[in-house]
Amino acid sequence: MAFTLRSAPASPFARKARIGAHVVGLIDDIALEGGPSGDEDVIYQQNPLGKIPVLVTEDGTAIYDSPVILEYLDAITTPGSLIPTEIGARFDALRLQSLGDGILDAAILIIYEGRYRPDQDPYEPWLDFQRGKIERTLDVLAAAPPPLVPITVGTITLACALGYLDFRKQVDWRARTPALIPWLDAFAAACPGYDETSPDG
Ligand SMILES: N[C@@H](CCC(=O)N[C@@H](CS)C(=O)NCC(=O)O)C(=O)O
Repeated sequence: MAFTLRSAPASPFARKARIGAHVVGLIDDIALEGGPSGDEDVIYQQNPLGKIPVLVTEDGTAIYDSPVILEYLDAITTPGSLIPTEIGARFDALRLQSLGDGILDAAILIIYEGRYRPDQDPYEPWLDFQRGKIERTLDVLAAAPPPLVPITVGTITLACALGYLDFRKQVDWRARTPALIPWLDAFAAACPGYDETSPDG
């Protein structure tokens, strides 16, 4: 295998990288390995943040985080296959990726509030603050769902964000923004690797 991807089935950021690899045709060159297991895990040398995903190349170079991995996959295959080269389309895709990543950052913080303070009641104002970011962003995207073609870092990230909300249920996006349901269905049907990388297995 040319690459190793440190990842986990439930990680939406790792899912972005796995879908990107499907889209550019490199998925069969990537061995999947799990996330950190203990303080001595080599991942802390690969990425001092200790976060997944990390893509490790054959010569040991570590590529992170998920936007950088997608940019790398685009650069080493056919540039433009994940990040359009035309300036307007490029920054539409990158901005959409930022919104999707922002939904994911907020969604993960909601989960970590319970996971890393298990002995305390969840602090509701903090959860509301994070849910507000997700809801405002979804409202904006539902008002004008992004183009489905071409598949880009932006649409991959939005689809992973919606899939993660389905999985962990931080916000009921299907009830709040039903305009995004046919968008996700069409994306899932068109995008190589979306269904195969579902966190539900
Ligand atoms: N900005 C990073 C976020 C990665 C991230 O937060 N990954 C989570 C798993 S989904 C993680 O590794 N969390 C463990 C930690 O925060 O230490 C990316 O886009 O890759």
